[in-house]
Amino acid sequence: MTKIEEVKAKVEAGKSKLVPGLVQEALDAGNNPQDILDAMVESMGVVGEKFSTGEIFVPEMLIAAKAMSKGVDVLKPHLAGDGASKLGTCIIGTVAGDLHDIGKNLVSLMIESAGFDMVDLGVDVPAETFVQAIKDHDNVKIVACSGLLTSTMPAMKEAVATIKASGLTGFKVIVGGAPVTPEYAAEIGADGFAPDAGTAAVKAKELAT
Ligand code: B1M
Repeated sequence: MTKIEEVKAKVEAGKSKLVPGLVQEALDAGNNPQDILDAMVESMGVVGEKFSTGEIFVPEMLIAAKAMSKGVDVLKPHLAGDGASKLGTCIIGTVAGDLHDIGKNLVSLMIESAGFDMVDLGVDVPAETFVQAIKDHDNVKIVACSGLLTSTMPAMKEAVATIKASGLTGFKVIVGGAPVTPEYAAEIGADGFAPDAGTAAVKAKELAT
């Protein structure tokens, strides 16, 4: 088994104490950080699949998520750029009713590396909180809304609508997350969509400059 395969297996099994060390070993063995990340994302896909088929339940899904987060912590310095150029502030959060934050955290990390100052509102963020954050921070250029549940897509729609109806200007809204499509993003009036964290950073930069 390669180091990357070991990382993948231990994330799937939710071994939070072992994953950071294995990620470090995989890095030390010369593996590309992005390949290690891709393997962990794949693990979460397997975990999701097992949840769908009733093989595992929410607690197992949660411990796998914790294991992945610990692994991402080790990868962070290797994934992030220097963020030298300052492009403005990006407000980010997972929409109301939704507690998934691994994808949002990766998107935040990549947008930060692209040169933005991040304001992370966390998970389960009501539409009005996005608006308040735009008012509370200087030079907001991007508002990024993440959502993982089909059932919280209406909350994403509400977030975009509330932000747009606030009358505040000078920024663009981008959305993403597994159930979000470019068509849905356009339909709810978002300015941009990205399927993954890397593309979200490219999109944020493109829209802010
Ligand atoms: Co949940 N969950 N979960 N879950 N969970 C999913 C999403 C699910 C697909 C599993 C399944 O059934 N196969 C399913 C959703 C089905 C649907 O609605 N379509 C699901 C469900 C049903 C639920 C509950 C309802 C289960 C229950 O209670 N019965 C419940 C809901 C709780 C709530 O939010 N109110 C629930 C709970 C949980 C845990 C708390 C246990 C845990 C989350 C812990 C945490 O995040 N801290 C969890 C987990 C871990 C998952 C899976 C297994 C993994 C999610 C993940 O982290 N993926 C997930 C299955 C899966 O994803 N295949 C599942 C890795 C991550 C890197 O990918 O988040 O997709 P992702 O992010 C990507 C892209 O989507 C994109 O970039 C990221 C990186 O490239 N992206 C953006 C994300 N945000 C973006 C924003 C952008 C642009 C791109 O611009 C702003």
